[in-house]
Amino acid sequence: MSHPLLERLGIAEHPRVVASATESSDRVVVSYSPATGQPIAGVRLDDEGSYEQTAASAVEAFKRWREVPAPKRGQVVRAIGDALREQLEPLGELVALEVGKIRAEGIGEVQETVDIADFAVGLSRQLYGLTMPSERPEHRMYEQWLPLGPIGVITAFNFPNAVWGWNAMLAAVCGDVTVWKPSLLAPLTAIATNKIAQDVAEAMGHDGIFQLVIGTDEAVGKRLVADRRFPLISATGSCRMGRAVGQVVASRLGRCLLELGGNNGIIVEPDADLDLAVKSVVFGAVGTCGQRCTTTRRLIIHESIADAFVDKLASAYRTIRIGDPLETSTLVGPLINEQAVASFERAVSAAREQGATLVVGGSRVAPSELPEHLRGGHYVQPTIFRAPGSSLPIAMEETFAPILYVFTYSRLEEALEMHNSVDQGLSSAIFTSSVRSAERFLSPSGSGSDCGLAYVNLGTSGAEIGGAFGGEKDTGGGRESGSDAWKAYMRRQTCTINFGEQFALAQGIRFE
Ligand code: UN1
Repeated sequence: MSHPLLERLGIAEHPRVVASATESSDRVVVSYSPATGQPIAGVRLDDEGSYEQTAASAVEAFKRWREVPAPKRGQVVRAIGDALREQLEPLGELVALEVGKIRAEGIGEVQETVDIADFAVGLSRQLYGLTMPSERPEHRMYEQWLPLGPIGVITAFNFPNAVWGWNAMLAAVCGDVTVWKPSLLAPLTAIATNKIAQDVAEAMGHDGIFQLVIGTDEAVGKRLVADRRFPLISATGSCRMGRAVGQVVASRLGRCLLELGGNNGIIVEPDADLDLAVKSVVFGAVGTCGQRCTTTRRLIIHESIADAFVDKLASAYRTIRIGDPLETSTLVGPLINEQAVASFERAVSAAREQGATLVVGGSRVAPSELPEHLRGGHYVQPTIFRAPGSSLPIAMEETFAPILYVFTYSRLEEALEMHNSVDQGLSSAIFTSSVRSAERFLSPSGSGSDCGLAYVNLGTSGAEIGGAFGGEKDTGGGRESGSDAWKAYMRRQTCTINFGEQFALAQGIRFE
């Protein structure tokens, strides 16, 4: 018997889904619920041969799709957005079931894909190029943006729907075809998501725009990354993965869009609205069980308010309901798997050894504290440590778990230095009611936050789709989602037309 959500989403009988599988093999990967440890279903894996078929058919589909005028492509994306709206609940619940984020966040994630679809529809009429005056008489010069090609999209487990959406919805209006390699920890969400888009596109006469390859890095990932037929590889995941992908793509002179790790900090100034700051730090640090690339991992707080603030945080942490992500009262679900629990435990031991003081949390949730059906799940306690001084080596690493390290400072300059001292540069925030401190953080000289996302009086996670999303330094430099991120999915052509009869050279060169 397959899971009711698979039935509702129409993928129980999907050729890739093996409802009865309970153990992974070379050919099938089993997707487990992190909440219970129980298998949900198996998924057939691609091999070299089926990868090749998919890549070749993506190239053919691209040749057809690029001929469709962009606003018409937008109509297909509009219909996909509508279909996703209809499936918002079951798809959001499947996200929650498969990766363990709470139901509200699962549905919020699908909403993010609906939002980017809406954005892409508008964009389909706004793929503007500039016109520039030519220095030569009777010449016209302008640039146009052209479809780029089939795009390889590699996604992580933690946003198994929306990160595809950011890429695929923009790519589609830009005239590109997406070949999606999802995380092997969330293949069912990928099948359900891709099916919605593919079914809509096919019904409108456009087959093959949204394709899926599911497989190991060895069989599929490495092939996709090295494949010259994909001029752009957009990859989300760890810095280690990004470095490997970046090197291979660079060696074939392809383009990469990397959205890698974060080690996001919040600075709290003494003049901040502390209630607002507490709520934002809690959501940022424990939301999605600390498994967002935008999760708040470091709190950098003015020494004069640190003790009282940490007390408030700890009290809030003690009230957090940990449990079944599909129950509406739950605020924090499980980590994705046992490896994630092990890295949580390693970070906790390292913090202790490095002299940090445990404020709250610090262990996995004992099975005896859980209802019987959750005892196979991967639950940990949201954890706060106070750093012994300005240095705590473990806090320089991104541990994908709900651990918050607290540092104190006396001057804002010192806080900024601490803030920018990590390798990653994704998201950042300051809480203050002073225009001076806020603007110092956002200084136009670039000497404030060194991150791609900077917030004032908001936490580090929960970006809207309208802005460009991504970060600097080891975060990889890519930008996805809103603003002009679409340009990554197109190629720019500078066009110059001589409509006169003169042989005129630029730079005034005479060649008679
Ligand atoms: C991620 O964790 O990879 O800003 C993406 C946020 C979400 C996206 C997170 N909108 O937290």
